[in-house]
Amino acid sequence: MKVAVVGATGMVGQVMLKVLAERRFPVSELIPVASERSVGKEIEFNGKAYKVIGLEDAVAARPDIALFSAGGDTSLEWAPRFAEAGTTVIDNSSAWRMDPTKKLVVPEINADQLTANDKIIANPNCSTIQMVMALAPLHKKYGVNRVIVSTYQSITGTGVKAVRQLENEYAGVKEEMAYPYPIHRNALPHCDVFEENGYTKEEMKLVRETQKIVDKNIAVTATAVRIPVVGGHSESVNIEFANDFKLNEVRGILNETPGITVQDNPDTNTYPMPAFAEGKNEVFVGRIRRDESRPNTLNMWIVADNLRKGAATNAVQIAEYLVENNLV
Ligand code: 2RA
Repeated sequence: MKVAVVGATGMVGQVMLKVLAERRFPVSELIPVASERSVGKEIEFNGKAYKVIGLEDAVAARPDIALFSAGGDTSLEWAPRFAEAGTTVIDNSSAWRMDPTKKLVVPEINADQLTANDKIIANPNCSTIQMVMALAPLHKKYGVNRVIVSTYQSITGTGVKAVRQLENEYAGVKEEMAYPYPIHRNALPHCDVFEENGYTKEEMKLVRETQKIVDKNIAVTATAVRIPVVGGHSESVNIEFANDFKLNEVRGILNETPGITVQDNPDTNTYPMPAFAEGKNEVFVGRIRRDESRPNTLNMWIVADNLRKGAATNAVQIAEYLVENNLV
């Protein structure tokens, strides 16, 4: 497979390359793509050096698959150009996620919707992916009526500038800020920009993308918070079902769900944490307990590396599905 990684020098792009190599994706030729200022840079992949090229040259190279993580504007302009040239694009930006003609895919949930005609496929938002991984199998069994989610998001979701801000604050240096406030010893209830309704785009992604991926009738409300961690996103999720459940049955369903690892034992202080999820591809679920304030309702804690299952790994898994099912 001729594979392009658009945004190859960025944080997610770098993880895409790592995951492609780790999972021995059948890359016959790698085409690392970045903005003009990075063209000519060398990157190493599977022990071989590759020169970064620009978007025009990358389209002309006619890759079979292009993994995009280069921002929404680049996706809006260039994904159609690659698709017209016959490339299947898997885009990590939010550009195409809510487009009714594009599939929004978490392979473990809805990859079976994909066909060879899907030439632009949207990778969901990181905080959505980890939540719906746990929600979908439980929805199938009990029917989800409503979800209340609060997220505790890693600064790597914002990018290198945010990581630099935290490091500068540790060092007592006040330089270029990714956030409107200090992030060190702080929590910002502000991920992405605010919309008219007082929610942030990040919060509304959780609402809209969950409804597109799992079920449009599920009521979702969200609060997205940025905290000074780097290993992954954590989420406190309250789920009201249409039907009652047994806790050990819930644990069993989650344990049997590919891509989920249950870490849940208060007796041994066992629960998911971003420091231990970092670098792993699974979604970790714990603190599973009945909400004693209302019937048929459950609380859980979900943690995942937002750069891996929340972005790069999910995108590569979509590519794997396409190859395994001869859709590219
Ligand atoms: C964030 N979900 O964490 C975004 C990144 N795409 O800021």
